[in-house]
Amino acid sequence: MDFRKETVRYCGHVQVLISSLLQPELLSYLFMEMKPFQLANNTPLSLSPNFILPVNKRPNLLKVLPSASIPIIDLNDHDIDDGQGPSPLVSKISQACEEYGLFHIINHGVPKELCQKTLSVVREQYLTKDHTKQVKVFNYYQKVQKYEGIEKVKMWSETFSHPWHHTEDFTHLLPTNPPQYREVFAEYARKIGGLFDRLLSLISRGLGLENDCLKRRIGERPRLNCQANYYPPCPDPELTIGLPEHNDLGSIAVLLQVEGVTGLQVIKDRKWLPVDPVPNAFVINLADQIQVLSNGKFQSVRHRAVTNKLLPRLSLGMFYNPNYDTVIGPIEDLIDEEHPPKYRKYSFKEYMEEFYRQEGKRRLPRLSLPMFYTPNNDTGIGPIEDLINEGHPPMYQKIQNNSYKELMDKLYRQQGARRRVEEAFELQHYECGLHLPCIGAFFF
Ligand SMILES: O=C(O)CCC(=O)C(=O)O
Repeated sequence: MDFRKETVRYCGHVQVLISSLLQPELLSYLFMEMKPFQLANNTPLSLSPNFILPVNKRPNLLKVLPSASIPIIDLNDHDIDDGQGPSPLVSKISQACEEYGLFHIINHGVPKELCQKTLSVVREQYLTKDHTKQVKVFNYYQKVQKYEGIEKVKMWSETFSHPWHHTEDFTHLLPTNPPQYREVFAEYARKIGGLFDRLLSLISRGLGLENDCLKRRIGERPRLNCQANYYPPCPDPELTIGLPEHNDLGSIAVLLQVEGVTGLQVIKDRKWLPVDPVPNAFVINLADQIQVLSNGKFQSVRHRAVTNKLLPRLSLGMFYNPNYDTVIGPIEDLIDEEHPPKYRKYSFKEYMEEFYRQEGKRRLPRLSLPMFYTPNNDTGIGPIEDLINEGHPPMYQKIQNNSYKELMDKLYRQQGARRRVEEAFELQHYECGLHLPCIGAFFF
């Protein structure tokens, strides 16, 4: 696909209200301006200063590994539990959820032609004027610290979002242009709904739970939204970002990306890895609520989208999130003496509100504190003596004075800059990297 060859047209301004319909994944990090699609209608673009990130926010693309072995899972793999343990398919999914929080799936049952048609109507949507009120058009921006103070930096992308449903008729909420948008999207949504059922069942089994456990816990009436992301070619991808690093806040997402154009990246072992498109595959992203429901066994994936010089990129995320009333907390069957709860229970509304409250600051850590099973402020933290011997010398210093409080103060002081707990330890205080599972997860 080449957006540059498309006829470019100006789109009307779209009034947007922040409502429960919005795809929440990015709101916690970003602010948005409601504008017509400008980037899609103006390529090639020049790089104006309001797109340029301060040095500490730049993607540092030279440090991204050139290729990565992101798991590719074939849903046609053998899937019969033999009584000894989970099926090979469930084991592979479970391993990917633990190690990456993200994987590709192939042979997923959604026809290739339907995926292509869906991307094609989505792409046409970027060129149309006709939006229903339910289609939210955003240009996200980030507030960042620059020399002159806090400034807005625009993301090199634009997005639109609307609801979807797999069994109910939601088509009146969809654009009428291009004329086939509603029909194509309704068919896509039906298939993706079936796929979510299957994935949630496989992921539940991977946790040793009943097939329908996660689906039940996410709730009878999940919040279903999609977000389409368009990234035009960028004159200097080192200076900009398509979408900054974030974790999705809901449960799980199925992402379709155009083939042949890279952009999605994930963090693993503190390194950015590319998630290059795999032909006829979807990318599956686990989000925060799965991490909490699984009591930290499965991880919510930290990801971002970078831009590239030559080609426009399009991606479409279908999100399956809890309703605001749904109560989320570690599933009881996953808790025992060896696995105490790492998070407290909360309603999804509470989770989201906390994110909004912390607007522009260190939202995740602040949110995480009451959610986590954390030490007391005066608890001394350091490697347990019984675990130290000649073969295993201490890797971390003991926090001597104010202990856990000291660690928290340090992390907060680094506001906006070095937020990872590992980096805080390495650079500020400790000899080497630290992984404290109970506080690591949301410290990004
Ligand atoms: O474009 C992509 O691949 C990433 C999209 C994304 O992170 C999101 O929609 O939350």
